[in-house]
Amino acid sequence: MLRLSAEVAAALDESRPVVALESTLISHGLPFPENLQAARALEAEVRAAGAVPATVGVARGVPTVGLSATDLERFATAGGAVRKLSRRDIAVAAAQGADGATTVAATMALAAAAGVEVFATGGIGGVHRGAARSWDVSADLTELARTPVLVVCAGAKAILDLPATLEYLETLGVPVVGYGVGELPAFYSRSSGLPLPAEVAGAREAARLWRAQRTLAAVAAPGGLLLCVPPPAEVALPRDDVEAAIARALARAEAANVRGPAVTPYLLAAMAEETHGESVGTNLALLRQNARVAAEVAVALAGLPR
Ligand code: PSU
Ligand code: MN
Repeated sequence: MLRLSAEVAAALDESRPVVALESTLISHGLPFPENLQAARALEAEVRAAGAVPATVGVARGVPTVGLSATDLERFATAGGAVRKLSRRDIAVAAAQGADGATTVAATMALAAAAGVEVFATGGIGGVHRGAARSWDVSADLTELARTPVLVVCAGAKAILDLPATLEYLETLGVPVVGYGVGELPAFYSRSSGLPLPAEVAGAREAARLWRAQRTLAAVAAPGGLLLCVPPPAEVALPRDDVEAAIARALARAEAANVRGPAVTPYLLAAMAEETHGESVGTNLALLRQNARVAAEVAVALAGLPR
């Protein structure tokens, strides 16, 4: 059902720290060659912090936790030939022997099935602006409600409706925790002005919180936890500039009549153009930081008494 790389299988066997990474950002979230650079850099960050990276995807029909270097290269260069897979698409891709990059939702599902508890990404999907008309709400949110994985991110992508996304997470009962901050980061920017219900000071505290959530799963949140890390100050973009670029990107998506799973990749590509590549640099930097924080949390978890 699931293929684990030898390295990931050995680490899990010996209860050593493992961090899951997603592949949609490689195939559909970043332009080439930055996407391949990112795929390799994220694995390197996880290793440098003492954990084993497990990039997740469906490789020629096989759900895989720990894609190989050649898989990563194919996922980064194949363009549209690699599908974007949410949880509902995994079995279809498997039956058809297709390559598929996994979103946050699908990555969480496969990571949990393999026994990986910590996952790093950039920004999760959420409630899209205009969702009252389009009903476009990412399956990432429902996955967080049901699948027990700690997801390290820079909040939800700024192109989304952030207040509505936070409301939806509250409805679903998903704990949202700031990493050294009391408010939701806005992905490209450090601040959204939206207060969070909880805050931790560092990786050890985050690990203890996650362990408590798992211990209390039957009476508290049974699924995931969202750990929100603001982007590094040196690369964070001013909120006003970002909002202006988002308005232009959204207008382009509207004019091009983009719908469904194509919306997020379209908007991210439009943002890269509207910010003259600045958004890509920020995205890469926050991804690397999140991979490092996730590895630190995984290391801290492995050190906690059972
Ligand atoms: N964050 C990024 N780049 C991305 C994504 C998130 O920095 O490409 C991807 C994630 O895989 C996320 C997906 O799960 O976008 C959300 O897509 P949708 O809105 O269609 O659910
Ligand atoms: Mn959607």
